[in-house]
Amino acid sequence: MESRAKRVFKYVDEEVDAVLFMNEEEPNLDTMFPYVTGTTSGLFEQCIAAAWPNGNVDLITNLLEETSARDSVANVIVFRDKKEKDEHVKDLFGKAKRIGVNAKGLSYNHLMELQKLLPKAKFIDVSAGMIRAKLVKDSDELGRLRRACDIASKVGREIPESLRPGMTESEGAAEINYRMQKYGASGPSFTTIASFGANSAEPHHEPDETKLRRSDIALFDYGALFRKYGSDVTRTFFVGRATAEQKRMYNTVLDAQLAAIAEIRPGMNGKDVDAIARNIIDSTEFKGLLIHSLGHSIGLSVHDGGRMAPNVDLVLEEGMVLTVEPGIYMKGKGGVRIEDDIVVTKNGCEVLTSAPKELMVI
Ligand SMILES: [Mn+2]
Repeated sequence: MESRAKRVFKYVDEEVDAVLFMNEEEPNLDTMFPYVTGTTSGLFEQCIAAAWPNGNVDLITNLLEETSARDSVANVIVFRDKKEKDEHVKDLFGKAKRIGVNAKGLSYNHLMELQKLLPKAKFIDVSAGMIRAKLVKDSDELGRLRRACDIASKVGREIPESLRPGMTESEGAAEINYRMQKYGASGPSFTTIASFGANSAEPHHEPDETKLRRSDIALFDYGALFRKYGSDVTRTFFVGRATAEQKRMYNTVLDAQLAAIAEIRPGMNGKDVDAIARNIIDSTEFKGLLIHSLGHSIGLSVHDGGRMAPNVDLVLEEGMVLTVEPGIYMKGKGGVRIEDDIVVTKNGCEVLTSAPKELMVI
């Protein structure tokens, strides 16, 4: 595995002696923390990681997660209490004059604490480079993402058999979460979305007590977390019947998604991929009803920094992993979204999620 610390420094434009990462409490954990240390388990709340230009990584950890820390690539430093932790921080960073921090993952509270501990150091935000460092996945990351995608695909194939008229959205979401974990996920990669009927017109609807009825649209957006890496899949089904308009909606979204996937390759700009899908939707009666970006990068978080969206420059590179998720949303009626995860390859892309996506009436 390429040293993640070296990779971090490749993308840091600012002049710094070290980059420091510090977690708050869950859920405010910096995804750069497992990235740079290579830990596959453990929260490391209030703990500190350091990346050095020579490729070394230090991990200042409490006793709680020492075992997971020792499984990582980092040099492990254990503290028993706050006083010991502070001493380790002063020892480790004492000579660093310019310390890079990931402002997107560091709390203001912790920054003030660090400034007190290291009064001579200057803290410099290097978060822009951190986003770029994480975009291209190495083979270890790809392996974990593949498993996360496989688990979500297996569950996707089982959704139709798990649906029953009268079940609530939260029951639908629970079925998905249960199956993902049963098949090896550590949990869902974000709060599972199950939306029935008109609720499906809101892309980020949270599951509630709405019951599944005949002639409903049933939309599920979910992902599996596997050793900290998450997939992100959406499938939309029709219950009992699909109207002519719903069929046109579905097939337009599918056409848009397939056309975008067919054009993805290194060197292409994400905003141009977005335009391919958006133009197909906008050339139909559903013009203007794709109300979000076409896709986003995934990894240690479900939105990990890159986007394929209008007016966003993202030149695709081999090894980037992104969602492709066009949708059409009709307020009061319902929505259709189809989402798969892809990895950019040398000459195109490979679709990592494989649940069927032809129009299905169940
Ligand atoms: Mn998504």
